[in-house]
Order: sequence, then structure tokens, then C-alpha cells
Amino acid sequence: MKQNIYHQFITKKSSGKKSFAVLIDPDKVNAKSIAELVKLSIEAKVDYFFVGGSLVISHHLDECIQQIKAACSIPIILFPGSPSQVSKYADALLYLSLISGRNPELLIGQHVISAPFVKKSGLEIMPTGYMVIDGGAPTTVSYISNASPIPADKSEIAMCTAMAGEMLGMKLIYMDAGSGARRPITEHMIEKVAQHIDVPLIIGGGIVDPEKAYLNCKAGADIIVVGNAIEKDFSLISEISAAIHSVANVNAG
Ligand code: 1GP
Repeated sequence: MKQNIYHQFITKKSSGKKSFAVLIDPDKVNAKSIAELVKLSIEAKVDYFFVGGSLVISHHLDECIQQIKAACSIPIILFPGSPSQVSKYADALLYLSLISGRNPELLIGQHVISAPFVKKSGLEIMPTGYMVIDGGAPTTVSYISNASPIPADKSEIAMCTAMAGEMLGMKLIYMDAGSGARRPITEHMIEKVAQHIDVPLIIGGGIVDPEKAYLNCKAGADIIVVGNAIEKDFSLISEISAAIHSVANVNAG
């Protein structure tokens, strides 16, 4: 199995480098906005594009990815809300298991059904323990997943969930307060989880400014994902990217 991008994650983590992933929801972009987004992302040295959404209604996922690909070499990682959001044109796939929930369909059921198709895609597969944290508002992901999120102040539950995910073989942990969360994940929770796992930690949901992105990295996040705020204001790409890349991880080693 391919491991190019994952290998990059690990190398960056061991040297204390933090990464910025811009989330693109295919439902919310068109050819013109993709072109602008990609241009600004190249200038800002964005590390990755995550592509997907909890509910992708449009049918232009392949087209959207091909357009990004044609314009830059920033790796494209699928962040699918369902197995239908798999495109062979991407570089890698976050193979998500919703370990914070107790919905068997999202833990293993949909994976079984889509396994042959996913394998055939030739994508780099990255097994990811996906944890939804309460962000102060019911988000699409919590509704669609039919699973209750981990309460925002229960850092111990998050910590134990992430540890269990890692021991089950997950290569990444993604903690998400949900797109457009009112309250992003606290630094306390990020710190607690980061201290107890060795795999890279992805944090997203409700991050709207460079300061929060910076503090999350300081607390132990390895990859910061921002979608909603950038959709509203593209100029945030360079500010957030600069903040993330300015962090030198004192815990690196
Ligand atoms: C959502 O983590 C992502 O799944 C990003 O959230 O859109 O709120 O930035 P935002």
C-alpha cells in the first residue's frame, strides 16, 4: 500500500513542523473560486487540501479535484462524508472510522460495503480515528452520523478514545468540532490527547482566526483544518498559514 503522504506527516511530526490543510467542500465552490483559492494557497504555502463534506450534494467531486490538480502540486486528501465521496483523482483518502460514536455503520459497516471499490481506487489509504467533539451547535456531521459528540469539557474521554483508536491501529487521529462549530476544540483537550498518542493529530471545526490555529499547534495539533472561515474570507489563508508555520514544536524529537 502507498504511504507517501503519511510518511510526510510522520517526518514533519518528528521534526516539529506543523501543517495547514484547507478544506474544500465541493458543494460550495465553482471553477472561479477554486482557481482563486488555489492561487492564494500556493502563495501561502498551504500544505494540503482536504476535499469533502458531511453532505456532498453536487456531482462535481471528480471535476473539482481535477481542477485543483491541474493548477498545483499541493496534495489532495479526501475527507469523505460517505463512501460515495471517493475519487481516484485525489492523492490519498482519510479512511475514517467514527470512534467517538457508537454507530456500527460508521465504525465498520460502510467500510465493508465499499472496501473493494476503495481498494481499486489506488488511493493512498490513511486509517483515521475520527472523533467528533461538541462544538456548541448541532452540526451536519453529528446529525448525519446519528452519534452524540464527546462533550467539550470531557478531555479524559477524548484522551481515552484517541488512545484506544491508536492501539486499534489507526494511523491518524482527527478531532473535529464540526464545520462551522460555535466553539472550537479547547487547547486543554488537544493537549491532553496529544500527550497520550504518538500518531499525528488533526484538529478542525470552528477555527476562524490565526491565533486559535497557533494555540492549537502549541497545544499539540500537527495538522490544522480550516474550511468555513476561508469560504467567507479567502484572505485568511495567508494569515492562518503563517501562524501555523511559525510554530516551532518544543516537544519535537
Ligand atoms: C470540518 O474540520 C472541518 O469537518 C473544518 O471545520 O469548516 O468549521 O473550518 P470548519
